[in-house]
Amino acid sequence: MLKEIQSFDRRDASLVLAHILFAFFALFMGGVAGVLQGLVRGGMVTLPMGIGYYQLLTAHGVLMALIFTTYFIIGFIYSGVARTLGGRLLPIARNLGWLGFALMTFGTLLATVLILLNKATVLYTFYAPLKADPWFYVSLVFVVVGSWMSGIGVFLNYRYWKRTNPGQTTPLFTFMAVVTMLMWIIATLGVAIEVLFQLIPWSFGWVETVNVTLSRTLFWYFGHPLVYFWLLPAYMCWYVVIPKVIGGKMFSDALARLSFIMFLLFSIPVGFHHQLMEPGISNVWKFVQVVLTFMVVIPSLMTAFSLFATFEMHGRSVGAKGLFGWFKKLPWKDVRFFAPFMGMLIFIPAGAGGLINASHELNAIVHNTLWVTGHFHLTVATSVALTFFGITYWLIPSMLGRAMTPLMNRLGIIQTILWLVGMFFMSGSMHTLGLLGSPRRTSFTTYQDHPDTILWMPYNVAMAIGGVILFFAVVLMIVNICMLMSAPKGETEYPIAEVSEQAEKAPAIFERWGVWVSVLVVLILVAYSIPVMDIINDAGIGAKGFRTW
Ligand code: HAS
Ligand code: CU
Repeated sequence: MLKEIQSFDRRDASLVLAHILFAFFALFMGGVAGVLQGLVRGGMVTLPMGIGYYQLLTAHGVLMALIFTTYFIIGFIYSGVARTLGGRLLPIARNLGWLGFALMTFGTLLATVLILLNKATVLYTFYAPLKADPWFYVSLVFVVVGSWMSGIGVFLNYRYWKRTNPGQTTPLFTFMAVVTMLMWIIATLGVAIEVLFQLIPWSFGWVETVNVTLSRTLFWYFGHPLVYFWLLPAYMCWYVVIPKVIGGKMFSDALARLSFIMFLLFSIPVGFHHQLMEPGISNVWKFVQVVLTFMVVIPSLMTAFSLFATFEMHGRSVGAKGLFGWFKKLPWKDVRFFAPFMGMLIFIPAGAGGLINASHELNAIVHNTLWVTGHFHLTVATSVALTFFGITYWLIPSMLGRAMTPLMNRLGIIQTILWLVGMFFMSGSMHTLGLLGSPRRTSFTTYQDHPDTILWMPYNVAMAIGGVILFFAVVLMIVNICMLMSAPKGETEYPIAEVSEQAEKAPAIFERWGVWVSVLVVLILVAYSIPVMDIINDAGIGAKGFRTW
């Protein structure tokens, strides 16, 4: 049935495109900040007009990590929900999508202006006691509440479909979209509490001090699932879209659903793995959350297994022989495959780096060094970003009723390669610099001319070169998008794979949301109640707040 529905309702297409184009606008602005930072650290430029390094770093982190991702994800999710739930969005869902877009855009513009005015140079994690202009925190509320509107839109559309299609299993894409938005809403409650009850009253001067440990704990309660909010839409592409693009079928729908349920359960009660080196939290609770962190690795390993199985199954069906014969049967020249596949490949070392970070003793070596910056430039800025780019090549034309040309495909492949080369230099240098002890979130230091810091300089230069290559890759991506927007009229498939005939049907329990949310609440209470009570009881007088810029 799905095959016949190719063209999108124009109102749905506009909503999707608004999100996608705004996302890439943020990517471009963030890219400008990024290349300048790289050049400053490489000792190649000094910033003009009183612009500060940390100001750029804030703009880069906020626009790339928070804004690019959130807009892209919501646009992608809305497109897939429309595609898999009967071809168009429910009007209420569409309206909530626009309301969300408006709120988020207001928040984003306000935040950007404040960052550019140098009133909110607090980096993308906005750690207290760094104290931004109060309106910066208010702008974040708009972004978060806006994203909730879109989440509610997805839920309502889903509920309507369930009611009108009783007894049917929800299409996998929408199931995954519901999990992603559910996780997002539960996770953002933490940052909402931090911003509303701690940072806003403190920055307006209604209270004098802030409990720093509590604010960081609430932040990371949100901050870790935030990274899965970026990852899960990439996984949606890997599970649902890629099998179709390679001309095969999905290995198992039930396994995909199980992995998403595991992400829902284990993504949230793990925030302490970002606070392993912090005082004020006992080792017992750090240990509990590290165990849960290793639990959330399992659905990623299941995903890797499932992808290999899909590739191999397809390869064999078209005559591949031997253990790795399938490798040659993949459509290497198709950017819709090539870009996300490179994302998968990079996710192997990226994920391994995550396991290193999560191990308490090893974290002592890498924490607060550039290693961590290297880690997230592989995970979110390569695996996730390349997957999102790969989606864009078919999403934009399919929304517009246009068709990608071979030239655009070739430019897409070149863009992917540029990105990989840039990231190899940049993230490779970051990892190495981190092991050599170079700190993150720091424009320049030699630790009082310690001789070892001389070893850093060549890597700083390599990092800057990588940054410049990546900037060209961002520009090429923008060029590609302009070309896609004006591609010749035609049909572009929205690729959604079918499930292999041998696969088991998904059990109905996967959609018993009450069960999963209850288990999740129990896990959160176990992981957080006692340590948070300790943090509140041991609070002392709190911190007054600093403006270090
Ligand atoms: Fe992380 C810090 C631990 C995954 C992002 N992480 C960060 C920060 C960011 C981030 C942004 O425990 C910095 C935050 C800040 O500013 O302070 N991370 C992990 C662990 C995982 C992990 C255990 N991180 C991610 C993902 C991110 C992300 C995903 C974004 C999208 N991370 C940490 C820790 C810290 C941290 C500590 C704090 C460090 C500190 O000290 O501050 C795991 O989820 C990773 C599991 C993944 C795998 C890989 C599976 C492989 C797959 C690909 C298959 C490939 C195929 C193709 C099939 C086990 C699925 C192959 C084809 C062939 C031909 C070979
Ligand atoms: Cu984490």
